[in-house]
Formats: sequence, C-alpha cells, structure tokens
Amino acid sequence: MAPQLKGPRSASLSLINCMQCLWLWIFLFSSRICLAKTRYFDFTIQETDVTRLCHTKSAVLVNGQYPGPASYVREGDKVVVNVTNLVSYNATIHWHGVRQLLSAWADGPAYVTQCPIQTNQSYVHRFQIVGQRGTLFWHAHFSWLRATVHGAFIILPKKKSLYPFTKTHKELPPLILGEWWNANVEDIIAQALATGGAYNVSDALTINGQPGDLYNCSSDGTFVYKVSRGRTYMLRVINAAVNFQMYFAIANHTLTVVEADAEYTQELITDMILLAPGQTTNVLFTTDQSLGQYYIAASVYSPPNISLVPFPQTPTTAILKYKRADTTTTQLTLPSFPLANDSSLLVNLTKSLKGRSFSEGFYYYGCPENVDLNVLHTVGYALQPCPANQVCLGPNNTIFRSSINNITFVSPPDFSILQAYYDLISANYTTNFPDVPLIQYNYTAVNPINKAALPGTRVRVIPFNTTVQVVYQDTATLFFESHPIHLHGQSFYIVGAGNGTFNPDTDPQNFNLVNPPARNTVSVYPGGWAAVRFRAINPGAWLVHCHFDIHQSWGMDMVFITLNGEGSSQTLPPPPSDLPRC
Ligand SMILES: [Cu+2]
Repeated sequence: MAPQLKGPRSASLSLINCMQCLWLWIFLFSSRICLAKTRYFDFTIQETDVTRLCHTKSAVLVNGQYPGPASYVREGDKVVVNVTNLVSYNATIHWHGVRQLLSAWADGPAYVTQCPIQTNQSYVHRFQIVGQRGTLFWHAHFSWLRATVHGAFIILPKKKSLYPFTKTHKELPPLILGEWWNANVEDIIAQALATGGAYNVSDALTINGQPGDLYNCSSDGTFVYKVSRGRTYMLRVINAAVNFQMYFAIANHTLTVVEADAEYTQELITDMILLAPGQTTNVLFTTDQSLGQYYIAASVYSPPNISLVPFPQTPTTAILKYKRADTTTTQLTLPSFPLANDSSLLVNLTKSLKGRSFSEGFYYYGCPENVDLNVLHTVGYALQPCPANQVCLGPNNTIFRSSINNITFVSPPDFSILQAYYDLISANYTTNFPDVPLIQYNYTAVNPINKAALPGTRVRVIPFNTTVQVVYQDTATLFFESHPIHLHGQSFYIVGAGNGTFNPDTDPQNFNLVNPPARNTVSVYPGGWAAVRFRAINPGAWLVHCHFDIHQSWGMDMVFITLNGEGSSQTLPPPPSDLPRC
C-alpha cells in the first residue's frame, strides 16, 4: 500500500517535490531548447579577388567565399543572420524557398519587403523554420549581385525523423550550379539596362564556383567528389545560375530524385535532371560502376534560337572519383546531353514528378481542391519605344522589357512595398494588378502584334486563407521561352502544364490534384503554360518573378499582398527596429 503522507511531514516533502518540479521544469525547458535551437550566422558582404579562366577580378562575396558558406539548420530552429554590407553596392539577402511564416520582413527582395542594406550597414534577419526541411539556398536579391553572392541553405529534418526514402551511406557536400563572368557583373546589367539591348553572356558555367576541366585554365580547380564503390549517396543539387536552366547528370550513373525545392517527392529514376535557376533537387545514386572517375556535368537548356539568346556552350564539370581508382589511365567521358533547345526532358520530368502523399504530414497544407481566386498571368518579352534623341539597342531601336499581364514591373524607389502596406502609405504602389492580361489575344500565335507593356508597380491583394490558382502562360511576343517563375513566402503545387494556349474549359480536367509536386519555382513550357495552386496563409508582400535575372531586371515581376487573418498567429508582426531604410 502506498504511504499516505499527512501533516507537517507531508508539507516538507511537498517542498522537496516542488524543488524537484523546478528541476524537472528546468530540465524540460532546456531539452526543449535543445530540440529547437537558435542558429546564429554572420554574413559579411565584401569584395574579394577571385581568379577563374586565368582572369582575376574583385568579386562581391559573403565571408570571402565563392560560393558562399553553406548554412545548416534543422526544422523548427530559429535562425538569426547578421548581414553586414561592406561593398559599395546596396545589397540584400533572400532565403530562397524559406516560407518566412510571419517573418516577411526577413525575406529579402529589395524594395519589396525591405530597402537594401546600404554600405557599412547591417541587418539582423530573424526567422523560424516552420514545417519544412530540405535543400534550399540563400542569395543576394538586389540587381545581379546573386551571381557571386549565394550559398546552400540546408534544413535537416527534425532529429529522429527519418527521410521517406532508402537510407543512404552518406550525404555529399551540396553541388551548386552557377555562372562566371570575367567582367564585373554589375557592369553587365548596368550596360544592358542603359542601352536597352541584350546583355553580355557569361564566360563559363560553374559547379561549386569552378568551370571544370573543359574550360581554359580551370582543370586544377575542378571540384572532386570522393566516393566508395558499392554505396548509395545523396547529392543536393542547387541551380544558382543567373540566366540559364541546366541539364545535370553523372556519367554512367542513374539518379533517383527524392526531393525538389525542399519538398519530398515520390522516387523518380532518371539518367538526367533539369534545374531552372531557383530550383533544387536531391538525388540518390549508387556507385555501381567499375573503379574509376566519372564526370558530373551540367549543360544549358535554352529553347530560343542561340542567335536570339546566346549561352555558354561548354558544359561545366566536376569529378566523381571512386576511392582506389587508377586516376592515371581512366578516360573521363561526358554524359550525353540533349540539344540545348530540346524541351522533351522538361515535359517528361514535369509529367512524371509526383509529390508524396499529403497524409504523411510533410506538407503544410494540402493541394487546394477548390479555388477562390483564379487568375491568368501571361509571361513574355516586351519592347518599349526608345526615348527621343536616344539610341536603343533593342530590336529596331527599341528597349527590351518583359512583363506579366502586360505590366512591366518598376521598383518603388523610396521605401519597400511591405513598408508602404504596413504603414498604410499607398503612394508607392497600386492595387490594380490585373487578373487577366490587359490585352487579350492569341498568346501563342505566330508573331502576335502585342509587344507593349505598361510600366507600373502594381500588386494583387488577397485575403488571408484565399486559395489561389495561377496559370502562367508563355507568349510569342518576341519568341517562346521557358520562364522559371518563383513565388516567395510559400510553395505552390504544380497541378498542370501543357503546350500551346491554356484552355480553361478542357485543360483543368487533366489537372493532378491527388499528388502534385510542391515547388517554389515552376518552369513554364516554352510556348505553353503551367498551372499552380497555393493557399494564402502567410501575411506579407510576396514577390513573384522570373528567376532569370535578366527577365527580372526587365520587369517580369509582380507582388501578391496577403492580408492578415485573425489573431496574432495570422498577423504580420511589426518590422524589426533595424529594418534597412532607404
Ligand atoms: Cu523569364
């Protein structure tokens, strides 16, 4: 029989019990802290000399590293990043794909959620990783600084939570695709915008900042992945290139896709993957070949004729090196890539990539079955007339622009859209972003006459919890292109894609509402369309833009403002006191 405690003895024991409670409480509290840590990072944006292709230039880097430092956090963690800008350019850092739930102020696109961090200024980004895990990256979100200001951002799953795929022997260091210019990249975009013409294409594609063996003066730096034979590895592939989608493959090795844009997918076996700038893909592969060395390589996918959109034609390479391989005799071979303008891999992968079942709890919300707001956004090139007494280098003395629904985006100069919205200052944007193109025509017909776009800073305001469907429709205004459209603040489900002009009566019948992949960036078929759905549950101002920087610079951007819901869990908190001001 359990002792019954009474009287004074009981009281003294209660006191002891209370002390134990206190210790227990301290223990539980500290273990909670252990589970959800705060991760601190210091990013210093500075100029550092970098040599590639026998050419040394002063590049804008974070902490002197190219690519920048890989940041590892865990699902549930709080993240604190102090970014200090020591270069002469304005700068911001964007946490690409991080949902920034109730922390829109930390998202980073210049003049959308914050003014840029000016020279010798700092900004402490504070946000929490809520309900997501996987491979993402951070990059500058001002002008074209992200060409060299980028790095992996890896969210590990919660401790003791397993990956929903076969256990691998090891995770390899992340692999980042990029582009290298011998010239100063800020001069490249400044010149393009000043002349209205095309920009100077990059001098090399890169893997982890290195062009690889096929480029001049580069083989010494080629990145090497060392592996053991007979093992399965996971590789996190990130496309941080500025203006090009890329095919990616490992010679003689089959890839199994298990995650895209930090969302688990059903396993998809393929020889080759395709990544647009802004997209990430985790692949598994088994080292089942004979002891040797194999090229890991990437090559441009670009649908337009190369005379219209020139691109670097030499693949970038790294090396997969089996331990104990004889490196003196093995001849490395390249994977065989499709033609640069062959869209069949894009179509095949888009059709075959499936998300994992929502019931597994990996998803923040399931794919909306019903849509409150259904919009059509055309994406395409545009031409503006040349100002009087000026020479413009676009076709027939015009200025190259690009647009969404005939609006070519203009950044507000004075303060960010989110600040203006929060402070109820409406002067720097208007809320009349159209839900259908201003000019409706046969979007994919040959050479349509509509090449015009109205400059404007227009947003679309959506009430909290709205389910939104956007159909992105490519246009033939100049020529077809596969635009990678990126949504900030949340992922969307890619429910459909097709060639030609979207048919609102018949195409939705073929939508996948059962297991669509969730992504933050969708590659629209050239001369076709892509349909995405999301639920607006994150209050803030969320930029949508083409992740080709040249198209973003030319105005292929718009902003969704998601209104607050009810209560503090659905309301954007006030801006941090150190939010950069213009
Ligand atoms: Cu584009």
